[in-house]
Amino acid sequence: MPRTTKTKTPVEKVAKPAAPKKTRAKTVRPKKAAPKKAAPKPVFKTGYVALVGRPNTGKSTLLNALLGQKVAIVSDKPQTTRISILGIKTTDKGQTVFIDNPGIHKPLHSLNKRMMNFVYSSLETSDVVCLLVDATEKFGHGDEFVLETLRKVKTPVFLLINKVDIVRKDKVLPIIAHYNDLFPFREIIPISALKGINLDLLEGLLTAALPEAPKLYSDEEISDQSERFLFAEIVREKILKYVKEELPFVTAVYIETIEKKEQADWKKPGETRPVTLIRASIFVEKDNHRKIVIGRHGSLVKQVGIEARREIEEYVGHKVYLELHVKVREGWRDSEDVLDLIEGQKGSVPFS
Ligand SMILES: Nc1nc2c(ncn2[C@@H]2O[C@H](COP(=O)(O)OP(=O)(O)OP(=O)(O)O)[C@@H](O)[C@H]2O)c(=O)[nH]1
Ligand SMILES: [Mg+2]
Repeated sequence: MPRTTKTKTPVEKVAKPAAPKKTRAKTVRPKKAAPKKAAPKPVFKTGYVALVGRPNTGKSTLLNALLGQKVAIVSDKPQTTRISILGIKTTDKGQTVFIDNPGIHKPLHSLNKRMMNFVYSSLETSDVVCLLVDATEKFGHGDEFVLETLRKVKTPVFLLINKVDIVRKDKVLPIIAHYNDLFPFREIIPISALKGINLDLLEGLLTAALPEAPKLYSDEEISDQSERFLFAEIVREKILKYVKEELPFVTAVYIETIEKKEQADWKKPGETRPVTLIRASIFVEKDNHRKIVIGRHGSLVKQVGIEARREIEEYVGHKVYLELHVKVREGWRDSEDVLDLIEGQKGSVPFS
């Protein structure tokens, strides 16, 4: 977010008439001890860091690794992230607000145009941009398009060559040389978001590149997404694990209701325990999509439900009942109403 720095109006100095000199008897005063040198004030660095790159390059994996906890869902299918989310990391040296973005791609539906708008606005907002590239992928037109997009940005850009854990060391140097010729990167760092390679180095360099500024968020804040949105994303992540081809692109999850209540605890007669009841809709575009997501005798949706419920239970710390309904919403990717509904889940109540 652009911050405004107030510039003080200089106070006008009014020349006072010189006071008449008085002659005084000299008094001998004890010498004052030399003032101790004040310890340098610790510098606090704060700012926004946009994580951008083509789909599947590991942006969400990196966000989770940097925060040390899962905030964003991850999958091996492209275009997993659809809405930007913030991941806030506060240390005694500074506060880095990472913006995890959808992957940069050619938008064909309203959904994808919205995804790209998130990317563009994060480029405007950020103090530093981290471009992630996949060390296992060949450079192509998509990468050229990404660099073209970044040429319009004035912010310093770090190049993060990700997934170096699965490429031979001698393959990395040519990638560095290639990118170095194409763009004036502030830093080029080979990393592995998955294995944590060079992440300390990255964090140190990022903090150094951020402006000196006070915190923007409280120490407890970790993300700007609501529980509702997180639950919807967890369900979607489990679906992405089991579907392929066009299914990942045509599936959306909407949490209809979340109800928290007390239930009789059968293990402790006379006592109650908290439970959360969640009803979620899974939107797909066609009836044959619906059949695939439901699976044979409901096996796929059941498996998705089991895995998502377990993860949500871990998050809330108590029993969860999760009800999933698969519904056809033809052309939802171009329906502003459905897109508003899904996006609206992100809400304004952050979790910590
Ligand atoms: N081997 C290896 N795999 C990684 C690494 N980082 C991410 N991955 C894998 O790459 C895939 C994509 O990761 P994501 O974090 O979802 O990628 P993304 O850039 O957020 O993808 P979109 O949200 O679709 O743009 C997943 O299967 C990750 O496990 C890494 O450092 N090493
Ligand atoms: Mg992602």
